[in-house]
Amino acid sequence: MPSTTFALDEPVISTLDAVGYEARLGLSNNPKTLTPWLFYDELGSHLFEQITELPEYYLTRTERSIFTAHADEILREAALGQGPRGKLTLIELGAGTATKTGILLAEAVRQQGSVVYQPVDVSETALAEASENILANIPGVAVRSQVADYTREALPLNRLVETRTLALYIGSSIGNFTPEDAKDVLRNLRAQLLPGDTLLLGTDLAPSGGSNANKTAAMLLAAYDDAAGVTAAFNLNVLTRLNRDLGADFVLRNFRHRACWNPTQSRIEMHLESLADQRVHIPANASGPAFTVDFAQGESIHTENSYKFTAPAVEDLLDSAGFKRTNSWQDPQHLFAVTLAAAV
Ligand code: AVJ
Repeated sequence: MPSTTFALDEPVISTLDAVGYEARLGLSNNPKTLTPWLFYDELGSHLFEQITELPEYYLTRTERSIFTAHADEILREAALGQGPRGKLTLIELGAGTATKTGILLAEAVRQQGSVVYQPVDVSETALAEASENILANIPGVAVRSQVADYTREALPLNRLVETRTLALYIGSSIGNFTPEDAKDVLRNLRAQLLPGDTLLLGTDLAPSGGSNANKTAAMLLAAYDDAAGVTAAFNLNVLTRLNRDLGADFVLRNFRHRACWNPTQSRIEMHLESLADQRVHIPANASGPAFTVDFAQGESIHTENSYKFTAPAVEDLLDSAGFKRTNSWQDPQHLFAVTLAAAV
């Protein structure tokens, strides 16, 4: 994609360069890795939407049920506290198609008459769908979307008027990061907020054997290895993307999807396991030099971590990033937690 001029709001590093960089970097690691944001090309974003509707994938519908039950309280509490008294502006990190956010936006409109909503995501197609759905269904919302990598780029926080910000980081997106990286992501967010602004964080809960005894490793595994094979297709699609974007020559039938529960690290891991000894090439192109990678049969690419939290772990994470928990809500089965925290 030849591009010689940049609008001011365009990232200087193109998505294609970033894909090439991440692929060469991750596949040079031992063990091999690929960063999960690579999943979210157009097809990957659609497959993820399908995942959220699978019977095994309890996360989305559970978080949605928490929003439905508590949106009123969540938004009232976010509007309390120190700082300017103006309306809440909602910003969302990793918004995707923002289907669940509608519940919170509709409640914000009920409470304050109108709301500015600023979704940020790496997927342009997902954002386009998000604003189309919201504009069509929730009058009173002004959408200002931004295609950006929120882990590296500044958030679109323009405080021309007296508003306070409610940052939404929902859907267990934080679970993709190691504990150290999660802290950095939240610190980076905190640095762009003012005291009195708030964060709403959605986290999947770890099996505790106690309050959520029905949440077993088997239930977790099924959520990441569904019977219909949608998660497998989602995982394998990252190789299709590298073939298309970089001209790589991955043969998809030579890899298989594998999910496992790592209790020590409290995370689900997704891998792409090589079914043969094989060599894969990325040709020299604008994104980098020619690159060859060898796989032994049984060797895998670690494509995703999905961390599961205890309530104290969420609180510690927030504390370490300059937030203070003010309240949290869980579903009756304690599968998922939504935590409100104030920037301190
Ligand atoms: C979007 C990161 C929350 O970890 O559950 C779903 C991604 N991967 N199925 C998750 C995902 C496989 C999802 N997050």
